Amino acid sequence: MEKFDVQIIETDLLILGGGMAACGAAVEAAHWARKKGLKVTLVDKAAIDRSGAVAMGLSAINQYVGLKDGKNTIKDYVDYVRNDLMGVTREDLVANIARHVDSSVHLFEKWGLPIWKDEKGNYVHEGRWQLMLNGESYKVIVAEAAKNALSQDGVGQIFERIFIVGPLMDGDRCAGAVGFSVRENKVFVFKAKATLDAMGGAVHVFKPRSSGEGFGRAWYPPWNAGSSAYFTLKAGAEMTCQEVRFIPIRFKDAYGPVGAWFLLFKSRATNAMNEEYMVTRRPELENWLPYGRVKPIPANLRNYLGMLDVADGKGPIFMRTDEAIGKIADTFKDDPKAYKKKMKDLENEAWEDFLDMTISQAILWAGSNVQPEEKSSEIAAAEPYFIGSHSGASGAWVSGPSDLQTDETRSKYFWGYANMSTVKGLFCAGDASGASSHKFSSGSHAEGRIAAKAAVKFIVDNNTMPAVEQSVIDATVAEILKPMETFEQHKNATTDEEVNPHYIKPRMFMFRLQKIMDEYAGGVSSQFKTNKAQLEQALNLLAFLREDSENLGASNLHELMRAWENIHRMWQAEAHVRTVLFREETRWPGYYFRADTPKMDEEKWHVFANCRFDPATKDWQMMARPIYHVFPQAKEHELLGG
Ligand code: SFD
Ligand code: AMP
Repeated sequence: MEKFDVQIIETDLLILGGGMAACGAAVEAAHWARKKGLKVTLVDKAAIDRSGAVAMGLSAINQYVGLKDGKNTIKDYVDYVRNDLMGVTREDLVANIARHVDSSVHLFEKWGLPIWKDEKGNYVHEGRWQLMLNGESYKVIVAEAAKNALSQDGVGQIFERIFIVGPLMDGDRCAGAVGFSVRENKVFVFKAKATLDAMGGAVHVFKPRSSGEGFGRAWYPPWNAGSSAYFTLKAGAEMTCQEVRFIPIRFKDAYGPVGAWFLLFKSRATNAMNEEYMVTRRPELENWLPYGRVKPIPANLRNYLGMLDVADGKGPIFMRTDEAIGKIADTFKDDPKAYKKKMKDLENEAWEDFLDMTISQAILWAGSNVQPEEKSSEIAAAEPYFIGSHSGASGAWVSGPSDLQTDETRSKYFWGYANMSTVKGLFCAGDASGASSHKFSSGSHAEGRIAAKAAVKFIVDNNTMPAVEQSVIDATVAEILKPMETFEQHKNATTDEEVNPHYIKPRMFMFRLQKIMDEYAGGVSSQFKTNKAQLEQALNLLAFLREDSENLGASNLHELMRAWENIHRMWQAEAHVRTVLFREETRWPGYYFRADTPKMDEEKWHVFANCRFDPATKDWQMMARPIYHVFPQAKEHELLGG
């Protein structure tokens, strides 16, 4: 095998990832680190200008509370999030993000992000919490600010195209991370006093709907492969809401988001019989009380009503873009000139919505002669994703802020530093932290800032470099490179390097993982349904897959990255299956349905389902954690209502 250099980098704060949370963290960390004479290092597997979920841009900022306008309060946002997640949310975490998110949005605007304004100069809202923007360059703008902050006074450095594999530990304290370059034969050992995990969510754990040439197409980015969850699990951190996957309803095949259509254009969705499932299926909501009566109706219940139609053979479901545009334009019908202009504006807005964040959807429209003002488009439930920042909730169990705790929560939700996981010195933000849904791009940035500030405080309080023995580093480097070693050793055993009795290539490994998850853990082809026997079979098959992961083979650096991405996905999968099995109820129909426990059980399961992998014993522990309100003054009926 070719030789690899091992480079050791020492820093104070290590930021893993270069996405929304990491860029927020970089800006905030630079500020505090400069004051304290500390060094910050950011490491991304890609180039931060276009890395992560916002790579293509976005056409909306989905979390803006608007505290300055006085119309919304932090409690309003917390109520919205809790209701949308069927009662399961950490109010202290959501409130902490909600009170800081507006300042991130104002910074974006200051840095040059064009947010839509009305004639009075106010932001144009898509819905109550969402703002419209011309956001093709959103990520470039946010990354530029992060780069500027880290480059000033030499406070920080950025490593791009370094794939982080896993944590380095000093006993129960995180001591940094290990990764490798995806361009040259170099392994990097980053030693740090505090580490912030912000490596996004997980895509392609489940078999996607896309196949063949379209395979890489997914709603969330395929390059977010579960590294955040793997990192915290391997460090021994407690995880939460691993069962709360997110299934978005999206424009079929190119995955264009629906928010602007439902909220801004006020479009209806109807089935093949021209029925509106949100109307005809409304009585079903009574089976999911109290959440079936909140407004807006929780995302998973909205999904579920549409899924019931599809299961009854009433698909396809259509987004009635033609009708919605027609209705808005009709308000101008008495003035032909104004009508023509309005139609043109609406047409522009419809296309730009996708050109800003899901270019493939615009290409699909163009390629299939769709003019949205003339023709409806199909929408469908996508495959499941793990994304703690959107309408899912999976991630690490982290400490809340000190000042938002009640007597009841202080000992349960707080352990010294905001956003620190249960492992000392390991912080999480964005998709990496759980039970704090609906942070989206802006809230992830704000949470990155919160976590970075707390991490700097941790460093000041614990200003020693953790110790890692050379033998541990040597073993970790060997483990990382093993797939290349395996390939080199056995590549001549067959004439086709893709098929070999001694190794499994990452792509085939991924197909096997996806088949297990799809068929046994409630993927698209099992109509998002599962049960105890199926989940247990999934665990059996995952155990074999784990054994075979020892024999992954990689012919080059790119495949080495693919090998590790799929190991990361496999760990995310196992945490998910174990937690779905643990929670003996169905709470989020529309995300998954446990056919053997088909009802919600508020009495027993109004709790967080948490898990932890013990690195010493290699055992998984499952535990329920209580849900408390941090706004106890609100009575239960006031908490619903939205
Ligand atoms: O319409 C490693 N999101 C939306 N948010 C909004 O505010 N408005 C929208 O309009 C949104 N919509 C949307 C969204 C996402 C996507 C893909 C589409 C549409 C098509 C959600 C947000 O984008 C999301 O909430 C945040 O970006 C989450 O932030 P963060 O920081 O948790 O994740 P990231 O930005 O993806 O960054 C991850 C980073 O980690 C790197 N990385 N680095 C080193 N080693 C490894 N092993 C790594 N693995 C990953 C990545 O390169 C990246 O830098 S809509 O649908 O609702
Ligand atoms: P999406 O494009 O589906 O990611 O949605 C963008 C934002 O709009 C998110 O905050 C969603 O929760 C919200 N949203 C989407 N559709 C609806 C709907 N029908 N009712 C209420 N909120 C919605």
